[in-house]
Amino acid sequence: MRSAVTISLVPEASGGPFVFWHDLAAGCAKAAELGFDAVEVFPRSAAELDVSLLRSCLDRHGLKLAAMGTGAGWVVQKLRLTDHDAAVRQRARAFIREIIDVAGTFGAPAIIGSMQGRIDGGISHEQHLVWLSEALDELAPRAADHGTVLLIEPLNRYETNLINSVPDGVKLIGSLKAKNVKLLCDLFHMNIEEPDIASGLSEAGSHVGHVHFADSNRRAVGFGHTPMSPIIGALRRIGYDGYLSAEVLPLPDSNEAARQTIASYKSCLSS
Ligand code: LER
Ligand code: MN
Repeated sequence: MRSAVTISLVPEASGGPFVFWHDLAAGCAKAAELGFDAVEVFPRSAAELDVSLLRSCLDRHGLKLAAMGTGAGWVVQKLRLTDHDAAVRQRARAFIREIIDVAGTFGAPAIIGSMQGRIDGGISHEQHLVWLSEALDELAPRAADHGTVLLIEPLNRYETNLINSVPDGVKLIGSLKAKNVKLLCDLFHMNIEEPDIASGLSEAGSHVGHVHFADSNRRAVGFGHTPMSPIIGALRRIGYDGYLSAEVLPLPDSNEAARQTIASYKSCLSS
């Protein structure tokens, strides 16, 4: 398992659970200085990301791109894959497709979290799942063209009512034609929704494609009360060899959250 840390380039997401903010070069430099393997980037959109700057930062510091988020499509543009308006659903797909293409050039997957949308307006759960499945089946082959996967992230009940839990995610993946959709298991969301985080990861098995490494309170691992050793044990048993990526609040500040994360990562993996 490798380490990663988040960098948000979305001013409108301010207050959100990202370690480094606004400055790609500074975030990459600090990530490398602390010994992270990779960064996970949240761009405002594919068009607004300075791809050559990202390339040069990764190259200069020997970092990888772990994944790229698409949440700005919701936060900034109010796009959702399950919006009732077909034109909005199409724009949501286009927004994600562009991020798949940018991330794909770095061999990294795109994340679908808040872009899944939520059930509302008196339209059925089933219809929302149909819209989401159709979108994933259209977008996943694009990720496959880049030799990568598409990540779907179950979110806790305060953020969506569509895909909340690992079993919801596994069921959705099982209903798809696409074979390269994997789960992003965010330990913060799992702490709210799963009866037991380690058992949830075991049940997800080979569907686990990425992990957001966060403590119970969404602070850096070690600043909350989630017992990590059963979680690392479960990830080892399922053969997970992807990233533990810190998507946590920058508390008490960005540098300290990153420093605590890498210290916890090392101690979790050393035992
Ligand atoms: C939001 O809570 C989250 O966990 C993000 O990774 C989703 O875009
Ligand atoms: Mn997350």
